[in-house]
Amino acid sequence: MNRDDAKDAKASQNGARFNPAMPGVAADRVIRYHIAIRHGGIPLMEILRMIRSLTTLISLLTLTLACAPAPPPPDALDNGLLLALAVLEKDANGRPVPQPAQLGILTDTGVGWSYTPVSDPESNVFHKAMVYEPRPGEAGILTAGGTGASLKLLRNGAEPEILWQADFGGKHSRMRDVEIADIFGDGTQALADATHDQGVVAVVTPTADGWEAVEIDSEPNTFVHEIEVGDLDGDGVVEIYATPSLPNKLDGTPQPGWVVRYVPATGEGRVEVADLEDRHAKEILVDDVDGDGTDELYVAIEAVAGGRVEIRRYDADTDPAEGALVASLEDKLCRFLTSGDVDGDGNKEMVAAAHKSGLWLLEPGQDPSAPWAITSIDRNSGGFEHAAILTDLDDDGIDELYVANDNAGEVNRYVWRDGSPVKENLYTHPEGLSGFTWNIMPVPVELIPAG
Ligand SMILES: [Ca+2]
Ligand SMILES: [Ca+2]
Ligand SMILES: [Ca+2]
Ligand SMILES: [Ca+2]
Repeated sequence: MNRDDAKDAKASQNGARFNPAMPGVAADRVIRYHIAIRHGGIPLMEILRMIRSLTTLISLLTLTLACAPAPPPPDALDNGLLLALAVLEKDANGRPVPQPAQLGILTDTGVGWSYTPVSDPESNVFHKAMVYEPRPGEAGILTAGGTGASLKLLRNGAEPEILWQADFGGKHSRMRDVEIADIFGDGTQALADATHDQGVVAVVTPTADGWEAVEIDSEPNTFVHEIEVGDLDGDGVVEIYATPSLPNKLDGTPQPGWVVRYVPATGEGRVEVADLEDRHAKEILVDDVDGDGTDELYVAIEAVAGGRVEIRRYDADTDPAEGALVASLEDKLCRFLTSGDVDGDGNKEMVAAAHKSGLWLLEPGQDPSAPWAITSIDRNSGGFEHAAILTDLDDDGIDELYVANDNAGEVNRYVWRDGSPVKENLYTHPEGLSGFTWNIMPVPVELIPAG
């Protein structure tokens, strides 16, 4: 037996199939050999085994994915937005016809934003909608309506509770603005309320078994546009600030206005804190924007009697005729001032939302009574009201800017990245917006009425 014969014999002994074409080499070895040439050294059986393993792995993965529940959407925000709206439709002659007041609820679904309208046929406008918890555990959505003038509290699953409804005896009866504060320093969250058109300023307080509304001021032929609450003199007692003016004019002629103060806890009645002469303000803001621990008052004076919009600052001891000019805007109207921290540096900024000139970021310098730095956020956002709010819906400690750009029927969000605002559209009214967004406020999703 030569060497080859010996190999064949050994192969036979080992049970390998004899290969007549290549005596001495088992058949599977031949195949291995050929494949080895083609694939640079990886034997065929190895490759087949790898393919089989891979196929099994893919099958298993496919099965796993098919059996697993659909992946959850990215985290939805725990907070949404309340939009207070007046909606108008045109009649056959093209005249605007007021529709029922609309509360627009915007919520983040995790993959986009969803808009749910809630209407109130008893009013033709919601001037404001905000979260209010009059007593512990009784949180709901407070609405301020016009014609008829009413404050209502909407709680999930219940008929809206009427807190106060009034007819002031003039041409219009409207709840125009409302703020929440511990007005009497007794721990009760009460409401300060501005109205049209008889100059009524009221305080509405939850009582043991209902509600008490007290008119703390009234003046015929007077619109009260806006209310703020705060503590300018730092004595721990809340003051109410209001902006009365003569009735609205649309012809640009002078509309004299003031900012006045009330301190219900001490019984102090109307005191003038800003004399705007032949101009008036439809927007005021009370907040500690400069961060020195004490609130200050900002007044956006409209330019309907000429000039530019002026934003003036008043402290507790400021002469009513001597408000410090911190900014002016090339515009006629500015109806939203909102403060917050857009860059997360712990210092507040202010945003002014003007009628036609857009959105402006205002930042105080070393001397917060000297003119502030002003930069444009977006010149292509606007509207008569141009409702805007700085608030932290995503709970990351940095405020985002939410704006109703009524000119385009949009609601947009701005977040600051590397010092610059980045705009994102959250919602566009499908038919455009025939009407006005009067206010935007945050709302936790658990307070949003179902369906
Ligand atoms: Ca005070
Ligand atoms: Ca301050
Ligand atoms: Ca800041
Ligand atoms: Ca945030």
